[in-house]
Amino acid sequence: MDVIKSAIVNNEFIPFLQPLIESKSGKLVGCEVLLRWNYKNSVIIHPDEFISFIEINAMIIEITKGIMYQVECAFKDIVYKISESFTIGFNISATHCNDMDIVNDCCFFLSAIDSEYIHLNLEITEREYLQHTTVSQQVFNGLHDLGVTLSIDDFGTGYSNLIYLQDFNFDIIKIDKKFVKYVGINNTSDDIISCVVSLAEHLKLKTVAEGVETNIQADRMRELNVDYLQGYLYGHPLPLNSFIDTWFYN
Ligand code: G
Ligand code: G
Ligand code: MN
Repeated sequence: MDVIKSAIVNNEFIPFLQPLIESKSGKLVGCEVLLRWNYKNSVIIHPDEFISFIEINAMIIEITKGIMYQVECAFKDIVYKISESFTIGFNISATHCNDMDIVNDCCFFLSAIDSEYIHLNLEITEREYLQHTTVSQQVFNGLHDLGVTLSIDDFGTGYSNLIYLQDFNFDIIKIDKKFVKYVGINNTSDDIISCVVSLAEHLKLKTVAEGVETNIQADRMRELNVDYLQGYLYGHPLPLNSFIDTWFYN
């Protein structure tokens, strides 16, 4: 615990950003913010190694606030370069959705950046079960009132399941990379993705395919009418400033 606390104090938790691409046009339309631990400013540690531990200890809320602040500061500086809709997506743990504070955090974030083009999206990850409570419903309503959209992350794995669609008002389904990996190789993946897209269309939700690594996968996602694409084909997650240099100064 102490090591995490000192990492927070030393600003060792940092955001990496990965591009989000509109599938039909191939244009950059946003990014996903991915947490990294820059341990003692010398080794980059992936969240898989520590996230469950900080979620159990509820420190994820403080860490997420810190990440949002770093992204806010960087985008405030380049807001003059953004003249088309750009969505910034943060991953939010289920515990965080039972705390009205997240609505205030989003409100501050949007007011600080103050651009009609910047949209905020929150991805609800599947590791902990998101209970449908009065508070979580108020959080969702409060976020929607601010114009913040909500995605179900890693759809079809873990807790990210149909009951979430029944209980909550989501806007976007993120199709897990485990399904994308086998398109064109295994018909089952094509069938699953096709069914998820059809479900999303019925519910008027958008879809994102994660883990797109090849042009074959991207083409198939377009054929299946997936709205947005994300993956190494378009870009690996990059440190905040490198992402901005790559996508806004070239
Ligand atoms: O690149 P990748 O190893 O970043 O991310 C692994 C997993 O960690 C992702 O599936 C995502 O669910 C989770 N994750 C990444 N960043 C964050 C974050 O800022 N907050 C939370 N709660 N989870 C995150
Ligand atoms: O939040 P989420 O579960 O979606 O996290 C995305 C994870 O997937 C991150 O760990 C990110 O680094 C990773 N990732 C992003 N693009 C690709 C890709 O094209 N292939 C693979 N294998 N992983 C990816
Ligand atoms: Mn995610």
